[in-house]
Amino acid sequence: PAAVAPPTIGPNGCEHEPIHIPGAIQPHGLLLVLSDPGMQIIQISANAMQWSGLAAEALLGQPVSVLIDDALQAGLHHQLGEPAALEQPHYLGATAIGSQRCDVVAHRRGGQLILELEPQPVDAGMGVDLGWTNTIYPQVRSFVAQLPSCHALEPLCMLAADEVRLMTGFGRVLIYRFEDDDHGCVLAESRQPDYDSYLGLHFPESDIPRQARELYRLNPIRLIADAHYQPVPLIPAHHPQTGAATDLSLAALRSVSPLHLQYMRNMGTLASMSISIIVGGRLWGLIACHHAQPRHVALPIRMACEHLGQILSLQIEAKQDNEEAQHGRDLSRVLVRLLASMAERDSLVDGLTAMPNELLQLAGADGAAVVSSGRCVRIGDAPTESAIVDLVDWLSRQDVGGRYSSEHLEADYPGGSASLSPAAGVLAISISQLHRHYVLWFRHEIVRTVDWAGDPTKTGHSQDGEAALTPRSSFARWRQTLHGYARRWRASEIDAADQLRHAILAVALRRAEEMAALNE
Ligand code: BLA
Repeated sequence: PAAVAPPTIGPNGCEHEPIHIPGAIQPHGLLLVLSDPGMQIIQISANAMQWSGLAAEALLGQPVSVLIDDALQAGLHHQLGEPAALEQPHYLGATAIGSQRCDVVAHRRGGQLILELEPQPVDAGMGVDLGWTNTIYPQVRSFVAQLPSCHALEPLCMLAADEVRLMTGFGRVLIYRFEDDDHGCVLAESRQPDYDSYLGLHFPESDIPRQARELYRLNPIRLIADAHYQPVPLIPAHHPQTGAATDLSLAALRSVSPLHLQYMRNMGTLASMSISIIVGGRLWGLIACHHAQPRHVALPIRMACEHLGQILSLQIEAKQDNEEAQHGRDLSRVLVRLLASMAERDSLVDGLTAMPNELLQLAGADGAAVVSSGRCVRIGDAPTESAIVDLVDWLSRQDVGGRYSSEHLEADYPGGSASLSPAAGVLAISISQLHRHYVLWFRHEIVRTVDWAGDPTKTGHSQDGEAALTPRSSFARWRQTLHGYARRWRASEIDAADQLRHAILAVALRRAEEMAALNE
């Protein structure tokens, strides 16, 4: 069989490698592409002989019944008759191939019907023979039973990491969260004592490139049983009818990027499994499992882990929604007090500045200012009047709509950020359709230290000297200190500022109309 060509990755990074069409699988199972509805084998992985005793070439063109028993075939027929048939991989059951029991999963992708057969490991990954089917369900159950005692995100993640380690026997299990810029950070960890800790470490965005993150949203679990494996090509390499490479996005056996295999070897992780955490339709993070030696995890256990991942995702979503909603309600109460104060006074500015604490609370700010008609009222720990006036001048020339926010003025407002010190972040709303009237909130710098797993700038260089990304070789803690950043403005705070803006504009408009009516 033809060797699988290594991908060529240019200096633009890793995100161009077409990881969904590798033309090959990992060796711990057998993959078939079947004609639909004929159920004849039209592509098969080159390792057919190893698992079935029959050569791949001899199996091409044969009905699938030469490999799977009648009951499974009937199950497959039944599934194909369902609406949206097999859009997601479906577990058909186990069949005997020779003396091996194999788990069988079917799905459709890109118009192709794909069947995967995975021999059940004798030691199913629990370190004990058999009995494992009886222990998975109680374990997921015990996870669910402990959920009510986890009131915060961290203990919830710790619990999930512990349970996944118990279910799979991996040496280290991490809960990894993507931040706004898609770099990631380890929130929770469960590990055997002889594994190094990754807790609190950050990993650059390029470690899990964009197309991989997109794929992991579609397909929530992957196992790499041995980072030294030899990929097994499909025969023929391209689908004979379409001439295209078969899309393996949803195939559990899909061969993974050789660059990532290098990364794993550099990390000293010869087996890995990751389970997607999907919150609000977005890839929020991963449950990432590591083992120093190769390790296979039986399909039923992986399905249980996938299920645990779904439960964890729902819990995180509920917690986040609750927390944001609670914070939003708190801010609404503050907003009501501010609006009442404005209603009591002729001048809106007087109304706002009469309640300095509320004004600061609304955005969780250290300082604030209200700028209108040549006046600048400063509250709390605000920058100097002249610095504020310059900022307003700059803001009014930016095309930002009614609101502007920055957590890092040093980069966003290069000319004047020094004069605003110690403020490092600003949230501003314009409160007049006609004039340069603004409410501004300021936040001080918070010096951030970020502990990276290895110097993230050390990715680079390929053998031929061309700039190309390769996985870095050290994951030793590398501390970066970031200056000039304020705490991020939360969605609920920005939302509260927007509400204040709309209320002020509405009140101002009504007052203007009343004045006009009086003058008639
Ligand atoms: C994939 N990279 C991945 C995956 C993880 C990581 C978890 C998913 C596959 C898996 O489950 O193993 C990275 N693993 C991590 C991180 C931690 C971890 C951050 O355990 C933290 C604890 N990677 C690079 C560079 C490139 C690269 C430089 O560092 C590209 C040149 C590529 N990583 C890369 C690719 C994939 C990947 C292409 C997709 C692999 C696939 O699914 O085919």
